[in-house]
Amino acid sequence: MLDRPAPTAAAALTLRRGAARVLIDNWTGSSTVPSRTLYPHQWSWDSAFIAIGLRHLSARRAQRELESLLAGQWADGRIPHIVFNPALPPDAYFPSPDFWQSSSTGRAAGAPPSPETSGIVQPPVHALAAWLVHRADPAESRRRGFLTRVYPRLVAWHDYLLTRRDLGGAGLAAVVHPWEPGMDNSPCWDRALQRVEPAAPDAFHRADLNHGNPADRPTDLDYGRYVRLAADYREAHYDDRVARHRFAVEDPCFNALLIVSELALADMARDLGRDGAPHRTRADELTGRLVSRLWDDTAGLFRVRDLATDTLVDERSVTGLVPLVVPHLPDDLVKRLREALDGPHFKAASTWLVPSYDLTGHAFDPQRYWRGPAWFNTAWLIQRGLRTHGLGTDAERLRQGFLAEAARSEFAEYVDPATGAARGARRFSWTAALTLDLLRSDPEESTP
Ligand code: 9WN
Repeated sequence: MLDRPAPTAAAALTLRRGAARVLIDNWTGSSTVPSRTLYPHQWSWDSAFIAIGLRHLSARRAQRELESLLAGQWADGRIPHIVFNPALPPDAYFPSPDFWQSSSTGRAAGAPPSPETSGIVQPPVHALAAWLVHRADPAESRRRGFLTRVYPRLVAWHDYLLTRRDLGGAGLAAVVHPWEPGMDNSPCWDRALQRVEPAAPDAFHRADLNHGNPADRPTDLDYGRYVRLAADYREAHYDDRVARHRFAVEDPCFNALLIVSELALADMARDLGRDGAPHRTRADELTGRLVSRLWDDTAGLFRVRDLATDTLVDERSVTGLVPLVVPHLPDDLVKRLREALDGPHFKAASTWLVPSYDLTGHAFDPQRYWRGPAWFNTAWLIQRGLRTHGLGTDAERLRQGFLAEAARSEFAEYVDPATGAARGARRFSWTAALTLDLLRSDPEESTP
């Protein structure tokens, strides 16, 4: 199929207006919900992607987005994956605040008395977002002392991940729940999840099925396991020193974002008149560990490491391609990742987006969430990575595919990678925000 033509100026303007409308409608006054229906609270990595787009509408609002998330940060440094809106009824989303019990059960681990939050985390894309937000309007950022306030909090966040969450003892961050890497029902977790006894079906009530098509969402069996794992962590008072995690994996996307964010901390430190070198050193060390622990040379992509067995999981997922976003990746790995994008496992030539899971894989499902559909945040990260490594033509093709499918799907949460059919929520905030960002980025310009 031929490359997509770039949108005309009129089409780009309509798209920009539509994306801005989504973000305006999903703004609550201090942050943005991912979706008014399915996800009515504030989510961690969503807010980072949202801020990256929001900065083109209002740098000030983008700063508030990140700062309202950081208001939910725990004293141990963790940034929770959900910050709850107290104005909503408990049944607006499951698991609700009374399930997580952050302000009571989480107090000893450092949860704030308010707001109520979840007890788990999501990928650390926040420092990258904060740096891009600062760069959108440095004068306004300095006037408000934005970096001065957020920098120490983001340092504490990374320290938490690299101390309490270094469960493999090799210097990478581990995730302890399938919601933490943000790709909830990826087939990469199936093997580890088999060790988890699901919670009884009558012990909880899913709220997502009130708004979502069951065929687009995780199964009840998966949900039972998610609930069990979260309840076990809560029972350990969210203390990583005592919790015995039945699910613990090292995820390539999660750690790649940590590296990119560590480099953003170096930029922030320099801007604040401090020494950025320790952050750059840490990013280099993390890059070395990412390659030595998670690169699979035979498959030509990164794999998830299951810490229970200390082995790589034999599944190909978009998580294994996202490390392209790491600037100092060895050239031969960049070459292999580009080949993987262009090969039978990931090339969805009709949409040019990247499926979340191997098109030829035994568990591939074009409709169900992270088991095949193409997502817009991973496309944004991969196009950024391609551009970082000088692969401008490939990046541009992905950018055009992104813009075409975002427009066609009404800013869907995810799409069928072959047909582009919209799946999950519509008017989804990060799809709209990253659309704004890609409409702004000049393909000829190097990555900021
Ligand atoms: C659980 C909010 C979040 C995203 C995740 C996505 C989905 C939640 C859910 O929605 O997860 O955190 O209820 O399915 O998988 O990446 O952050 O948009």
